[in-house]
Amino acid sequence: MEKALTITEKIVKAHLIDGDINKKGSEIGLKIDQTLTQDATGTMAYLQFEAMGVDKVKTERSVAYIDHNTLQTGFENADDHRYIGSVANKYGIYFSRPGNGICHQVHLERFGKPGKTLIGSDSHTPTGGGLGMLAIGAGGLDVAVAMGGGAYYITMPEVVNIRLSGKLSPFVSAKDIILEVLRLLSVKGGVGKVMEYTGDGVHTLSVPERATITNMGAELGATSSLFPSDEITRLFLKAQGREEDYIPLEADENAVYDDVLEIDLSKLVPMAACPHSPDNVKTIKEIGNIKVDQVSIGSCTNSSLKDMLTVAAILKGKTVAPNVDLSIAPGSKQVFEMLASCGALTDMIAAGARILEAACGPCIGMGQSPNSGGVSLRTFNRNFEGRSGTKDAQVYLVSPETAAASAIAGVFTDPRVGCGVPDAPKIEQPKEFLINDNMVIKPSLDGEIQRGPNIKPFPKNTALADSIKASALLKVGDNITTDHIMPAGAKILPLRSNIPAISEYCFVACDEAFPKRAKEAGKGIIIGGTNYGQGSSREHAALAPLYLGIKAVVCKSFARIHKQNLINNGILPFTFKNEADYEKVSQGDELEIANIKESLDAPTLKNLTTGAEIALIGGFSQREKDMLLAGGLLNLTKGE
Ligand code: MIC
Ligand code: SF4
Repeated sequence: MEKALTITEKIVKAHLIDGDINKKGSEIGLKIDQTLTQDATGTMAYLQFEAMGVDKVKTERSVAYIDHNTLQTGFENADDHRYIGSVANKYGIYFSRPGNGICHQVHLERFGKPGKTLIGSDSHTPTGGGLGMLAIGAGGLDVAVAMGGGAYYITMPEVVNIRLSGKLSPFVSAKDIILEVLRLLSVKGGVGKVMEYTGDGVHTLSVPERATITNMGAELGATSSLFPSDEITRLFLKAQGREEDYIPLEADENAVYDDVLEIDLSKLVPMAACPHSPDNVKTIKEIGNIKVDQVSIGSCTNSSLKDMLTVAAILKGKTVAPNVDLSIAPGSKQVFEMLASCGALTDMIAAGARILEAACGPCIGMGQSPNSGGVSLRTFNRNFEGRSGTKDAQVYLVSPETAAASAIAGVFTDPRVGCGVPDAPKIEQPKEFLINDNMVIKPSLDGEIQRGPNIKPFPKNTALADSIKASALLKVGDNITTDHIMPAGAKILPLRSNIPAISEYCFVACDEAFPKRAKEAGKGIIIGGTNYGQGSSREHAALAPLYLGIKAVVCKSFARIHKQNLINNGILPFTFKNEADYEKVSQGDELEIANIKESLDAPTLKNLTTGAEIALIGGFSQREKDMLLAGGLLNLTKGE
């Protein structure tokens, strides 16, 4: 009898190029059907793709989106948009123009397909799991390799079954489901795992609701999150005019999971992730009636038509509280057009909402930074300290229902009791979405590449030296995010194509003097705690340290995408064999790792200042060792 399989195993099996599906934790190589990039990571990804010398993408569908760097306060972002558009045209990549929407929302609507693999140079690529596709966030270089037809490597994940039963109560939202999962499992609870949703409760959730949940699976550190592809998926695809993309997909009845979590949807209540971590979850009741300064609705987590219509229904006929600044960014041009044509946009405008373009906007600090110390309620997925652009802002992550109710009331409000609408808005999925792909350019495989002056070559590493002698240039604590390592925001994001310039901001969130110190030292090692590098997929969190001479990062544990980005760029990521040894290194200590090439699996870190000898773990696959020895993936592929 054939082994019963989970959905994850089915998709992996159908795409396996390398490795053994039965060896959890071992490296596997997957064939990638689709890729996506966005503009903040896209320039680097396409520079790397160009360096690979491939003449045309080899995937079934690759899409380049412009959605992050849309505030054009200088020539930089506009130049990058043109560069990406010209590369897309030349190499066979569909180009989603600025204004067409946030990559994950648009991809769900127009391109995602059940049963397929997708990697994207953005950590929220697993949004596609809402459609039953194995969608994974990756560094730009990995996406470039996949566009060139190469395999994408991950460790064969454990599969966790999240069994949903019952039905959500009125005014309780899909966002509250994923907040509950985050409360239970924490921001590192998903590392090395795929979260697979099953149970009767699944069939009460629409595709965009499922996508809210898979989107924020990124905050668990999960490799991906997946829903089955069922009748609801078929109706969504049909309403998007692409029923032919539907295939049914579910786990076999006796599929074996590594862990099971049960959630009764009917027991959930409105919740919020409190400052400054997505897993710091409390109920709205526990938080109390705190005064609110700002409400921001949108982002790839909560900007679907259903979310927006729900918000419009709550705002209708009311006025935003005098102390609240409300902004709304629909997730896509499709959502925007439909809101306009049904009059819901008028209800939002009439209530006093500031309508933003269909883009990431405030979520990545591209405008709408809160006031000093301001309490900001956002329907987004990340509330890391300072990410909003205001260091001391208090950002809470909430559902669209809670956001809209609180915008009207002016204080934190449970939408079940305080939104002034007696019954929860019943928003049905339309039979047909409005389909107008006029902002997606099909590639014509010709034209010149347009390169603006802000686009500088990316830094290249050299083959690994046999010994590293350098100081502990920086010591940081647990859960350091890539927003700490390489902050974003309206001021810094335009430098994403210019590593020398962006490096001036590396780690400034932790230590303003770091870039100067690193440049003076010329080389260094970073010491970190658990879950180092959580959050985004931005390669810049490896490229800027590389440029500043960082040779190794030694910490208690790593987040998946960041660790891969370090390896891809030839920076050594080691973990302490005994976590307590973290205490044996202080910032400024002189360190040495000798004989590295021979001992990549288990090197010794010598603290030359104190004399301590500390055992480290590499735990690399042979492929990763080859990359590290060569000084990164590009050197390895070019045989340098
Ligand atoms: C984010 O949400 O942090 C981003 C901005 O979308 C990043 C990508 C980037 O830094 O460009 C992500 O999630 O990967
Ligand atoms: Fe954009 Fe925010 Fe989504 Fe990142 S999390 S893709 S910045 S909307």
